[in-house]
Amino acid sequence: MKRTRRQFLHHAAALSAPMIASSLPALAQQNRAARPLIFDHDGGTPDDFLALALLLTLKDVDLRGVICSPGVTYLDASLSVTRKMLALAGRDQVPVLRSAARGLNAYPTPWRRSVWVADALPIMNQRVLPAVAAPDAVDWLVSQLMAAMAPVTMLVTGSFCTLALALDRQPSIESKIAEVVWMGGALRVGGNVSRNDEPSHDGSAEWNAYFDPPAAARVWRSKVPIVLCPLDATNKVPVRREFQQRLAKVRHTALGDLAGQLNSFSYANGEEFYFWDLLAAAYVAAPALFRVKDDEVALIADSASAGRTKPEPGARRVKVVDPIDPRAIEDYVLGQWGARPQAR
Ligand SMILES: [Ca+2]
Repeated sequence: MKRTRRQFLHHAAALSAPMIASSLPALAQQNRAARPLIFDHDGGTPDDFLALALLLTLKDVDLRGVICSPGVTYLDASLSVTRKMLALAGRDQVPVLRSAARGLNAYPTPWRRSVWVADALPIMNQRVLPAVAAPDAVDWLVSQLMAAMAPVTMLVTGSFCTLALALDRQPSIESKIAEVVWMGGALRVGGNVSRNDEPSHDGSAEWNAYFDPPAAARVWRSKVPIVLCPLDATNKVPVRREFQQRLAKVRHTALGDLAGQLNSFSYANGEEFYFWDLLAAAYVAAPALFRVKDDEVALIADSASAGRTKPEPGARRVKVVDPIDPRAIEDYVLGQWGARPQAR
């Protein structure tokens, strides 16, 4: 039923002043709670799960579901870790979806293995969860978006393999996506697909784009507003030892304790690790910590540059985020997990 403005005013006038006063905070809470979000990750350990650990602290986000897509992971373990994290946060009711999508370019196997260890961490196994089959992600995503009363934000911290299938299945869902925030791309810096791992590639692409370049191209062809958190931004926020040391002191919140244990995997390969997926999640959580600029970016779907995101006048319009102050991002994330503020 459509309510007219006059009916609304009449209804408001019928409320006593104390009733209005007491209902205002509730209404404000409802408004804050009305930021619907779907999280689509590719199970990388620790960064996709650190992103989830941040999202689970947000009081003003309505997490509609978490999609586990293939990528830098093994899918059964990724689903298991996701469910256990939701349970740890008391959010068992959030649906966890399994993507049947397939990427084109598999991640190096050593990068994928940490998810098994994450799944076995004691903090993940304080409760035994009943075995359930995760529903199909594309079926769920299409029906969820079609039924959405207001456009939904998507945070994607893996490839676009699942979203591309959903857009092919039901192209009209693009009008139901407020924006897709994507940890992906490398604009004016080098990619992270190395020639050691992929000898035929020229090194210009970022892995989430390279995992399934045609899927990225499919999203590029849509009208979905794209917000990029590219390597240009993530390169500015390395995971510093001081961050891990501060995180090690957060034992009094379950998510802080979990994040500290997960963050240990940042050191698994002896290489520098960055806020990748966690930075994109921080943008969703606290956009005021970022500059946002318009750009025009082409997505190269094949050739030796497959997956490259190349700034090009006249190409697809996107927004690009950039952290204003990397230390402020660290402080924000640590604060969300329960760390005490630190003087700088
Ligand atoms: Ca990821």
